[in-house]
Order: sequence, then structure tokens, then C-alpha cells
Amino acid sequence: MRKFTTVADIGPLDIALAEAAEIKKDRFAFTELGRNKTLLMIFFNSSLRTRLSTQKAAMNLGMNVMVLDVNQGAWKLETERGVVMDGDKAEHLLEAIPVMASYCDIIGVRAFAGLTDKKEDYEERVIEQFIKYSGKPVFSMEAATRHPLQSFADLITIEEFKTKPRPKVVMTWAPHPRALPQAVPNSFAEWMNVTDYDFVITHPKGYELDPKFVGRAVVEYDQRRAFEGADFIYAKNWSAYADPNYGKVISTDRDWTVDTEKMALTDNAFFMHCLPVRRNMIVTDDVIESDRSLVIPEAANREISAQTVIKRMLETL
Ligand code: AN0
Ligand code: CP
Repeated sequence: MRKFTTVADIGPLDIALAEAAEIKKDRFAFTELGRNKTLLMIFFNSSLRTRLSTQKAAMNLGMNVMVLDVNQGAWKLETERGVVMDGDKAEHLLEAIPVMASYCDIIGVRAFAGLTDKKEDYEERVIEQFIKYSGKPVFSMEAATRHPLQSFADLITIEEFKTKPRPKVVMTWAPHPRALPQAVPNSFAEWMNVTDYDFVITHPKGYELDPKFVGRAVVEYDQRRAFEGADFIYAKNWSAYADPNYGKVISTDRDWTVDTEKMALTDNAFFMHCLPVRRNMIVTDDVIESDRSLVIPEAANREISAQTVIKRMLETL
């Protein structure tokens, strides 16, 4: 695998899931594969899980790991070609990418959407430049429109906990005080649409996602109706996608917070969230602390999804 930014890059999900399960059984079975190979992780945005789980995954494979926080200690990077660089950005991505690539074998990139220019975000300008100019395998650690390592970990988690062959999975919007990207919900929908699960998306009017990601999902504007009979509740906030509100918070209605009363409408559903989560905005303390909450095993599976992807990249070097 030379790039990992979308569900299509992973190929058939049953094969990927089997490979992930094999890794989970013995995560140190492939420590020779990464010997003398270097992973460079580049962060344009903050991270707890992605940073630690991806580094751990690479170490499990015997790799050396370097981490660069672009906004802390590196030169600020210009990402657009043609700009007269008379502002605060001292270096251009077009030099920085080949330089960084010369020190490593595989590159992971986190670069969130700016949420001001929809076209720029949805063209994935930053990660696409890494793919084009680095000459190295590149994987997304959350780019502007997708977070595939998260979605892969979410899928692994659902497969581990489901008790029906075709569970009902409900992705629900929930309130948050600040504008967040659509990457996590887009990506989760993209992955769920490749499964044969019953997949429902619920959100207030105005929070419609790009139809390309919604795909075959049923969109239900009544959150309580959406929750009926659900096996998995996947909560996430996102900012508006539709114009003219692209990237804006248009509601913080706490009637959408996931609470015990709403969970009671489900078929004893598991609760999922990618984290970080704001308690009592997205989900109440009671629900996230309940024995149906999967947030910790879900986060733990980030090590497994990352290791599966990095292993495949090492195999093509
Ligand atoms: C980010 C987001 O919503 O995309 C990262 C989630 C994994 N969340 C925040 O910025 C709070
Ligand atoms: N879920 C996730 O990607 O978390 P971080 O932003 O902490 O990496």
C-alpha cells in the first residue's frame, strides 16, 4: 500500500479485518519488518491518541519513529504555491516535503480542514502535496475530509462487539461549543457504507454532510426515532457543510446530547465516540461511564488499525 487516505485504499474489508485480528493476537510477530526503517509523523494539529497509538504501532513493527509538530518549534509552513511569502511563514511545503522525505521511509500526516474555504478543504491540498512530492508511502492521521485510521479502528471495534450479523449503527450529531471538521463523520460514513450494516445518520437540519459520504445511509432528522432499536450509537459533533454556513456552528442545542433516556430507546446499544469528547455536551457522564460505553476499547484499537496500515506499507518498500 502506497497511500492510505480513504476506505478504498485498504481494499476488501474482510481481508483487512482478518489481518488486524492477526496483529491483535500477537502484535510483536512482525518486529523484523520495520528494522532500520523510519516513520515520520507530521502534525499540523494537536493529538493524543493518534500520536501515541501510531508511534506504538510503528515500534511494534520494529521501526524508528520521528515526530514533528509543525507549529511547535519548526518553521511555519506555507502550503499554497504562488504566494509572496512576506508574512509569518518562513518555509514552503514544496521544499519541506522532499527534505522531510529524505530522512524517512513512511510518512503520516495530520492536517485538519481550515473550515473557511470548502473547495480548498475538500481538495485535500495538504496531504495530496505530501503524496505527490514526497515519493514515500503516505497515510492520513486525519486530513481535511477523512480520518481513516479512526474509522478502521471503529470498524474493528464494532466487529468485536456486535451480536447480530447486521447491526443497526446510528451516527448522531451532538452539540459542541467550537467548530469541528466533518472528517470523522465523513470517514465513518464512508467505511460504514462499505459494510452491510443497517446504517442511519441523524442530525439537526442544516448539518447535512456531503452526499458523497452519506451514500446509502438513511438520514433521520428525529434523533429519538433514529435511536429506536439501535445496536451502536456513534456520537460526533461536526460543523455545517452546506453553504452558506460551511465550517460554522449553527446549533449547540443540548437536546441532542446523548443521555440515558435516549439510550433507553435503543436495543441496549453500545456507545461509541472517537475522543476527545466534551462530557455533558456530546454525552452525559452516566452514558460514557456505563458498561455499554466502548470509548476505551475503541481508542485501544487505534494501535491495531495503525499497525495494519503501516505493516502493509512496509511490505511494499
Ligand atoms: C477533532 C475533530 O473533530 O476532527 C479530532 C477528533 C479525532 N476534534 C477536536 O478538534 C476536538
Ligand atoms: N481520535 C483521535 O484521533 O484522537 P486524537 O485527536 O487525540 O489523536
